Amino acid sequence: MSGKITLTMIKPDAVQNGHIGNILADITNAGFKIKAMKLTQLSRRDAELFYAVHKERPFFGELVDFMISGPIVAAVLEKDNAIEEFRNLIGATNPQEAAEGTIRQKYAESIAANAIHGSDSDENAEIEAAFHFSTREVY
Ligand code: DGI
Repeated sequence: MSGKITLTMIKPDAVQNGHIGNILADITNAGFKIKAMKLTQLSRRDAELFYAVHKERPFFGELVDFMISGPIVAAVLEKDNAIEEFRNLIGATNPQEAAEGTIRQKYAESIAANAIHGSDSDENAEIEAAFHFSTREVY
């Protein structure tokens, strides 16, 4: 069994479209515990740092512009095997390929505005949690 935490962001499209409540309900109904959470807005520098791994990809500028376009909800979530379980819950990156009932299938607009982020490894979950929260903010 791998690690117990993941970092999520409910992205600007889903916040703007009024989906915070429904997405949090899907997350908690799937057995995740919320260990930290905040409504916040990324600066350009924040978004460039958070997505630095994608900086050579052709969509990097579009991704940064989108992620700073409005408020997001950042949260640290806990469940056994959190990374895999959460990525199963959110579905494929492209909502047109996301399985029925997944958060992206239900709430995402497009591959760019895809409603929600989930960490892709235990190591990145720790880095991303520390990016958004101090240790005092994680319960
Ligand atoms: O781990 P994921 O979020 O599922 O996907 P990823 O790590 O491959 O890409 C990170 C984010 O970058 C993704 O959630 C949305 C955005 N993205 C990925 N592919 C494209 C994209 N944005 C645009 N505009 N075009 C893409 O092809």
